[in-house]
Amino acid sequence: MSPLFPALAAGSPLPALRFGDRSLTHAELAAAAGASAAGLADTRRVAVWATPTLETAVGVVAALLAGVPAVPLNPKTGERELAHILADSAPSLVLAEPGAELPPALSDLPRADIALTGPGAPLVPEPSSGAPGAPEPPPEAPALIVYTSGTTGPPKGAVLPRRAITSTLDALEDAWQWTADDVLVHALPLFHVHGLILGILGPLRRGGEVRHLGRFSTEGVARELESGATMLFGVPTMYHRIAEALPGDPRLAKALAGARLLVSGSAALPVHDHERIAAATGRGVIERYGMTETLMSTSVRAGGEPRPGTVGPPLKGVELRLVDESDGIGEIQVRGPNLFTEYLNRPDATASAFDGGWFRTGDMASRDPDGYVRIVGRKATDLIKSGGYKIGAGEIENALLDHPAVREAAVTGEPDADLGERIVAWIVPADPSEPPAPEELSAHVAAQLAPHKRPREVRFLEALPRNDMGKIMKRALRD
Ligand code: MCA
Ligand code: AMP
Repeated sequence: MSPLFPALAAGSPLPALRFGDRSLTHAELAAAAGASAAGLADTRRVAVWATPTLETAVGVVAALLAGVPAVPLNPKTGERELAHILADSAPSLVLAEPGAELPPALSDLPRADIALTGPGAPLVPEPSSGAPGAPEPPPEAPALIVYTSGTTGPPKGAVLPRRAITSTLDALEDAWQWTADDVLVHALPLFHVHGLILGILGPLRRGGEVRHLGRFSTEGVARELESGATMLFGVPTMYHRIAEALPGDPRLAKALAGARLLVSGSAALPVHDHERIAAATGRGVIERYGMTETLMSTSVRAGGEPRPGTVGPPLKGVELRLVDESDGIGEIQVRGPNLFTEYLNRPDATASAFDGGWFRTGDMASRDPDGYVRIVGRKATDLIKSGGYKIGAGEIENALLDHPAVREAAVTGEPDADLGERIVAWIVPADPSEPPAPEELSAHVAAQLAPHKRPREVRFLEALPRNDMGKIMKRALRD
């Protein structure tokens, strides 16, 4: 197989990564990641403490060079979820930036600091396997294990082989005319597909540059786009915040107008935000559609028509069909080299995710006459997309039920202009005369699962509406 990162092997002196005022060229990245990779020899699986830093990018590249499957961890993951991910993925080592304080759940694991320089780094380099130029692992070798929420139960680890990563990034090269001259700016988290695979590995595979903002701000976006960045990746919440800022920020409008490509994904970008951005900048935002298990499936092409409400045609090499169509709407099923291999330790879940060789996405869509896919909803109402994060109602309900002041709990998503959907918790308190404070329940979920899974609103009830079978009727709650 050809190398995942040709520019690293070539030792290019051009910029590769920039986080704030710290940066590495492709050659420097090759040296740093090569040194760390050498220290990973004989490691079965490695966890990466995925802070939004240069070290995380180096650590993930090191694991990929060494052929060691990496599990990126959200550094804000709470106790319950972290314990699950560690027990399930059983890493033998955790890579972290020097000085990062790790939670007690990780204290039993050996830790290796990710060093930005080669020799002398804490991971003692040996000029052996793992350095650029070492044999490339086979295409089916697992590269990353990314945890993703389902409707019930804890998150599942999607095993992503190397060929899924190379094929999706090369399909995007084709669709977006993505080259080594592109400079990407983004502020996405580095423990999901969007920020890590598209946002970091994408530019590295093209031999181009990525500038990460650390945290999202419209000011940071404007600054980078007016100083050489050509592409912006973001979730709809970020584009919504851009749309809100544009009327009072001519500098931002000018910077966006000068970009080569503005790309949104992870959730639907509302037509109103598309329109406001187009009106203020003269530029359309293009949408692409993907999923942790499928990586990218469709995209509007560079130079194609950015039609609000659509996510473009299938990418090169990806087959897409709509199943059980009625009135032109069916479930999206996908087949191709972009697919994951399996859910780790979950043969049952893996088997039921496929229909023959086709992956059932659970997304409902129609197709425009020219093949553009139009996503209209989801099969499962118990999956919530908030800020571009996928969150299962069931995992939050289980965490809430663990709280002593909660007798019954149900979780729903409600439309939210900023987040797309906001998490609402419906609670029957253990003691109706003394219900817990809403902030306490939110903080409990943030501490057990992750802050982005916390309810933004808590509503108290005397009883949950149930049908004859005892099942909670969420529709009645929402209505
Ligand atoms: C708030 N915080 C708390 C609590 N409340 N911490 C502990 N306990 C609490 N009770 C902290 C948060 O951790 C955070 O910390 C800060 O307060 C603000 O949190 P929050 O309000 O949740 O942030 P936000 O402003 O709502 O974030 C919006 C966002 C974010 C930046 C757009 O939602 C985001 O990054 N979304 C990206 C999701 C994504 O990448 N999805 C890709 C998966 P601090 O201040 O330190 O930050 S989908 C995918 O990969 C597929 C393949 C695809 O198609 O792309
Ligand atoms: P995740 O499993 O977190 O990777 O999220 C994948 C899901 O995000 C998909 O199944 C879709 O529901 C949603 N999604 C991703 N991109 C888009 C998009 N451009 N428009 C609408 N939904 C999207």
